[in-house]
Amino acid sequence: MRGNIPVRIERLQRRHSFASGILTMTRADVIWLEKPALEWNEALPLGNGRLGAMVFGEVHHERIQLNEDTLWSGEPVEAADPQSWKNLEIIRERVFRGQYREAMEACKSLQGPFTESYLPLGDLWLDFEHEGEAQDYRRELNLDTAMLEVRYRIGEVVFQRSLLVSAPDQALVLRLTASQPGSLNLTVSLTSLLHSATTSVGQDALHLTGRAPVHVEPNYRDVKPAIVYDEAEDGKGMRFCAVLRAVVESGSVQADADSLTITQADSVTLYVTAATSFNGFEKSPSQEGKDPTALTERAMDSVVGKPFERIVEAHRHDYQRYYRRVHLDLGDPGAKSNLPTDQRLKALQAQEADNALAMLYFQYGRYLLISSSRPGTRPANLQGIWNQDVRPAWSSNYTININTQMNYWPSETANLAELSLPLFELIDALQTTGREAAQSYYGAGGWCAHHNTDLWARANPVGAREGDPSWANWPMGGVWLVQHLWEHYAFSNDRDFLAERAFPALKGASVFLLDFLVSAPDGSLVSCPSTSPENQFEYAMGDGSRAIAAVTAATTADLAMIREIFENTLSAARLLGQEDAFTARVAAALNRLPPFQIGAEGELREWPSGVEEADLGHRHISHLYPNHPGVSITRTKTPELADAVRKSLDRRVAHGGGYTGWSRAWLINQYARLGEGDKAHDSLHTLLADSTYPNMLDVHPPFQIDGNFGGAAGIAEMLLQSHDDAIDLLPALPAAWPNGSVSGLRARGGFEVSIQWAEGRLQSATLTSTTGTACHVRSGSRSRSLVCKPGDILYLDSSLEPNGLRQGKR
Ligand code: FUC
Repeated sequence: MRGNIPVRIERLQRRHSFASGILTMTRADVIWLEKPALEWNEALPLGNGRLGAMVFGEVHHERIQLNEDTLWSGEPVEAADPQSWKNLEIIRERVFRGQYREAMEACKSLQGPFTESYLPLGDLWLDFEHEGEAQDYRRELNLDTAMLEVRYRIGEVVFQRSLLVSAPDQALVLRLTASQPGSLNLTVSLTSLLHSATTSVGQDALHLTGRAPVHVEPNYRDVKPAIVYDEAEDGKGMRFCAVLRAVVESGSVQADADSLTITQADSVTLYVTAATSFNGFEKSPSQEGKDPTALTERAMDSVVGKPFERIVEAHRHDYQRYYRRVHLDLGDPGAKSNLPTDQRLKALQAQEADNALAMLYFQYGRYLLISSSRPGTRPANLQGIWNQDVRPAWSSNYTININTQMNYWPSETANLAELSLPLFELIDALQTTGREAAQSYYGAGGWCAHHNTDLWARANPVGAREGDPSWANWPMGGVWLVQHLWEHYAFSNDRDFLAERAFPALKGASVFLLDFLVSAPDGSLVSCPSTSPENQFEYAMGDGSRAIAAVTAATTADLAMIREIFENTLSAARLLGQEDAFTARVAAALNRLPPFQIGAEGELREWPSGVEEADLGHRHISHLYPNHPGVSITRTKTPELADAVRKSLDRRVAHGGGYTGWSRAWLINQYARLGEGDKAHDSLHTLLADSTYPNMLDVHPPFQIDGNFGGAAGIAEMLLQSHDDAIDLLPALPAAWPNGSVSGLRARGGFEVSIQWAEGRLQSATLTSTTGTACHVRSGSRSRSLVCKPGDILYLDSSLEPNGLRQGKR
């Protein structure tokens, strides 16, 4: 049966390379364009988790926009008013009297400051002295090597720039070459939009040092001043530093006050390192911060002068450890890899099939996660690590009522589990700040978080007493986040992780809920105040007139998340032998939660009965959480509820839902869970056609990275699922992908799975067990139960029949 093992298929294609005049090979996982970026959303991203660069590829006036992932405004969070919770009672009274608008108004008294903002570090400018027009221009981002190249010809001379952001060397490294000696003439400068100064040091270096504002208002708030600096010499605010060194071959480099001039060089290597004074979410970066200059110079000393090829080799080795774990081939009927990526997107808008573009989107999602979230860095924020604005959209913060979670949807399934570590560290930090928030705002034990957080792990409801409660007053941020800890256990079977990391967080969030939940008049246990991010409902007021509000009790979203965390807490306690009085309380509370409700049109109700959905096409679909990313509703275990989810989804889509990138990406995952491959594919098509910039980054608008990650996760979800007590092969294969293969996806229970299919049917699959366990494999209507030991590889043929099964050691 070995002949049935899915093989790794790399689609190689020949193209003509003008640079050398010889044929070179281009992989299918390359994003390339025939022109420089005219604006930021056309630039291409590089990153090592901490340092980010957006490369424009301009011929004469190159801009490389730089980020460092700890460069945020603000300082550690200050204590909240410990008496805030006293306002809770009035909110609850109003809700239970049906005075929802009045309850909303009262919610504002339960709001603290807004989050701080993620900030841009600066810009590296290369001003070339080129005479003449550029021809044969090409810039490309190779996802397999995580390297970016820009090439063009002016007259007889071919110029080339190769760039990477290395994790092993913690530096941006940029190599400039030309086909004729002495052709490189340029000025190099470094600027920042923050309070800063650039000075040259010696003949070949630039130092940029600066400080961040102590506060930046969210971009949607009209408050002045919106950007606040502490001007005192030892004033508050993050300190930062970036250093650039130039090494030239032949030619010369000469420093002016704040720039370097390079003359008649054969080749040039530029090294950039950067750091901030960030020293953890609880320490003041101005009073107890690290020394960014020392950190930056140390990093520079260890990288400068290293031969470019050695840096590239270490970088590739490091990066490909992650990237090459998964291969995907969806067939390429349209064969469009020879077209520039922006043209492929246009062709897709014109309904031309391009399965390889979906493959590219999937691998780009993985590339972006590897480039924006590494062990030891901050988690990927709303823009990953790439942001050019001092007041970015939604502060480029962590929005944890869907967006941050979506960023991490592909990490387990698409075999990048350790890249979730930064998220787990944020959850650790939120347990500290969230303890205070639970106490101050709800008089509760345990910990909680709301819909926004930041570098400082802010856990309070934001809004500054004037925010809309439909987003501000939602205390389920922590409850949703810990699902990622449970899932990490479910995928890995790592008992130590469960005991040391997941269970304490689950327990703390459950303790909060036990205190927060209240008895409703009908005796059930409900959340109150309760919202369904960020939707509203319509209801009849006392005088019969209709009104719109957003705060009630027991929304479906709340109940789904609470139900799931209680179940996971109980499972974890059982696995760890820690069942006690606390778990008995959780079990009792679980039994008192109201059931999910099905509405008049057969849909899963978003709101409790008595009030009605106000916006049928809303972008959030939080009430469908139990179908995805939750697991309480499944096609096999709760078919009626799954059907209700389908009706809700169809209704949302019919009313214009999915109009932001992330919202559309969620629909892919939702339909995949329902086994609706074609509808999932329709949403994937819409995501690519309507919500994707020429650089393949996701459009909210503006740029927001969650759709990239949610889209990648959705593609994986169409090919493999494992949430319903079975490993489901090709659960939502669309008609548009009749032939293909995937290798290296992960399934719950510690499996790596490869699948090969043809004419819309499973051909074969390989399951590699990392931990050894029993599993149930399903494909369409067939299924088999299997038992494996650690390291076993199971080869299954298309029928999953016994004679198609082989078991052997790796
Ligand atoms: C939530 C969403 C918005 C946006 C913002 C960052 O508020 O409703 O669409 O994604 O987060």
